[in-house]
Order: sequence, then structure tokens, then C-alpha cells
Amino acid sequence: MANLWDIDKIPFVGHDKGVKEGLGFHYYDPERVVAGKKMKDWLRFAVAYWHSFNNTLNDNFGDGAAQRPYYGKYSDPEDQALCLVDYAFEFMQKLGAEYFCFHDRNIAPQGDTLRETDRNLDKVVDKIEENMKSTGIKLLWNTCDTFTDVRFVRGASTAPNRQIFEYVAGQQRKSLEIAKRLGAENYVFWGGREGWESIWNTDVKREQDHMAEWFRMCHDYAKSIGLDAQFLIEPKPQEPTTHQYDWDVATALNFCKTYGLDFFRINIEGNHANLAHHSYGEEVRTAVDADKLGSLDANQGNKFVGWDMDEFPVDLYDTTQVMWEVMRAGSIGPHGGLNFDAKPRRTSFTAEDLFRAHIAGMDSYAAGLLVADKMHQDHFIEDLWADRYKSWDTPLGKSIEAGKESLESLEKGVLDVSEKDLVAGNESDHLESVMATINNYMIEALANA
Ligand code: XLS
Ligand code: NI
Ligand code: NI
Repeated sequence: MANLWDIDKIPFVGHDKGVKEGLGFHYYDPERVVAGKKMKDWLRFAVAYWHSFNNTLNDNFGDGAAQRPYYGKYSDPEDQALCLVDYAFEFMQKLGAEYFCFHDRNIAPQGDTLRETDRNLDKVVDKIEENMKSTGIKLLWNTCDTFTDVRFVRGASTAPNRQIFEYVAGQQRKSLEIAKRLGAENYVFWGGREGWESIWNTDVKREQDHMAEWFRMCHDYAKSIGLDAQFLIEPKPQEPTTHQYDWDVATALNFCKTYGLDFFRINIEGNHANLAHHSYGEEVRTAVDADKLGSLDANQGNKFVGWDMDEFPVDLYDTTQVMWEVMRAGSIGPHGGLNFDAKPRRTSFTAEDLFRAHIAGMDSYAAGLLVADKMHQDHFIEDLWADRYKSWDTPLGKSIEAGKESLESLEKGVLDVSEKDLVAGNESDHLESVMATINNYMIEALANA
């Protein structure tokens, strides 16, 4: 392995050597078997090209602070893009991440026409393909950037200007062709500008019809070229637009039902969940219960800031809850993984910090998996649910659940029950103790990991 990053492969050091920070995994031990599956197969970590390699860590008030070994290597953008591929693959190898994700416009520079841009893309895709072969690193998903360029200022598939829709069709076709070529396991749609700034100037219904039509065309084309990547919608309530059509998991699922787009599953991002006033676990629950979990964009927001901060995920409550749901479902969807749609804070600007940030995220999910596993082993939540709903495990409860009762049949049984007895029939949830027990699981499962 080359040493472009001037860093060694990140080892698993374990947590028994104390809590010192360092360039080693404390909990993520890829080959370790947890509940019948290797850790790496539960978690399927992916590196996000746009944040990890393209993000300079600039903000509204200052220039890019990031230090990266590939900056300024070449003056020609195409040479620079090709050189970045080597750095990207070495980074992933050193980290031990087996998957990556990208937008079309992350990997190659835009030309003057779509044709020229496609040509630029082909050259970089050739190089990516070679690197995938030599390293065994796979493509978790790719996607189309239909939000950065000013042409998309009023939307992409929902643009009021029809020619933009045509352009998106062309850009999208190429992106699906690349997915096929690189063996993408999933294909993501995030509609950053598919939404409105004001409903006064927006024909919401017409725009949504257009978006559905675009999805249908994408699916038809994928079928025609034999691309069997799982299609995923990534919900987000707002930012950049005031209101995006894929507000949250429930909204996206309803959209798919309305338009008969059953082939979609959902890619859920932690920070997006919070922006829609949901916890990450809650969004994952909604998708799992509907059998629509597809993949996960692993990041977190800041509870005090109302936009997409894309922090690396380090909140153990979140990772535990998400992995508890994933274990309940059996996997992160059929082909999903944990993609770090996250950027280091601007104060973590060194190249080494980029490794540290990923290590922190990977360890936090590995730890969450270990806690969730212990909770499942003990049937902690399963028993709690069984107890909470036990009055339904009766002949009458089963009969209601089987749809065999009516308002009149049920009324008979309660007409003469006193109000006092009804209240007395309620048991306490002692919720505070439940939450404290979850704390205890974290402490104990990790101490004994
Ligand atoms: C932005 C989204 C984006 C998608 C891919 O908020 O998270 O990065 O994951 O287009
Ligand atoms: Ni995302
Ligand atoms: Ni996001």
C-alpha cells in the first residue's frame, strides 16, 4: 500500500488500554462476531466522497481550513480529480472502510456541455473502477448532484422550466450507467431543491407529478440496462429549500404509495431526522415497521442549531437506538450500510483529524451495536413490550386484532365497568427506570466488551 497520507493502517487496539484517544479502534473490531454476524457486515461502513475528500471545511465566515495532502498537486482540474482517486482509495484502505459513496459532480469537473462533462466523468470512472478491482472496495451507492449548479436554482425534476427537466434526464441517465458499471449496491435520490420557497408561486401537485414521472423514467432505464441497485429516497425536511417534498420517512413513503413507486426504500440521515423533529431511531423505526429500510447516512446534528451540521456521529444513545432497530430488522435493509455523510469540525482541520473523525464514528456505531446486542440477548425491550401489551394476548384481544369485533360487540363488555375500575386497570410504565436501565446497559455492555 502506498503512503500518500503518511499514516499507518488504523489498528484495533481495544478499550482495555484505558480511554486514551488515538489512532486506533477501541470497539470496532471488523472480524468480531456479534449475534452471528461479523461487525463489519452489520455496519458496512462507507466513506462519503463529497465530505471526506471534497470538503475544504469553509463556512459562511471563512475560507477552507482543511489541510489535505493532495491540495494543489495539479493546476488542471482533471488531473487533480484523477490524482484524488488514489488518495481516496488509500484513505479507505487505511481506515478499513469497505464501501464508498459519491455524487457524479464530486469525482470529475464539469465541462461546457453535458457531453463534455460525461467525457470527464468516464476518465475518472475508469480509474475508480481499476482501484475498486485492486482494493476490493465497493460502491454502496452513487447519486446525481442536481442541486449545486445554478441551473437548478428553481429545482431539478420539479423545475418550472422544462428544459432543466430534460437536462436532469440526461445527467441522470449517465449517472445510472455509472452505477451499473461500478456495481452500485444502491442508488440514492436526494431532492435538495425539489420543494418550494413559497406555495404562492408553486403548483405543488404539478411539481410532484413531474418528480414521480422522473423516478419512473429512472427505474425504467435501470431495468433496461440490467442495473439492479436498490433505489433509495433520502428524506430531508428543508435546507436548501424552505420545504422539501421528501419531508421525512412517512412523507416519502406516502409519496411512493400515491404514485405507485413501490420499488423505493429509504436512506435515512440522522441530522435530517432531527430537522424534521424526529430522533434518528424514530425514523429508522418507521422504515423498519414498513419494511422499507434501505440504508443509513450516519451523522448527527447539534441540538441547538437548526440546520444540517453533518457532525460525525458520536452520540451513543443514537447509535444504540439505531443499531437496536437494525438488529431487530436483521440488517440495514437488503444492501444498506452506514455512510458517513459527515464532516470534521472546522477546528479539526488536519489530515490526521479526518482519520480521527471517521474512527470516532465507526467506534460509536460499533459500541452501539454491542449495547444493542446485549439488550436483545436479554430480551429487555421485547419483554417490556410483551408485558405492556399483555391484555391483548387474550381471546378478546386476539379477536379484535383479527378484525372480528365491532363497536357494538365491544361496548357490551364495558357498559357497566365503573370509571374507577377502568383507571385501576392501568399499570405504571415506570419510564424513568426504563431509561436508567438503558444507561446501565451502556455502561455494562461496554465495560465487558
Ligand atoms: C444533504 C444530503 C446529501 C445526500 C446525497 O443534506 O445529505 O448529502 O446524502 O445527495
Ligand atoms: Ni445524506
Ligand atoms: Ni444531509
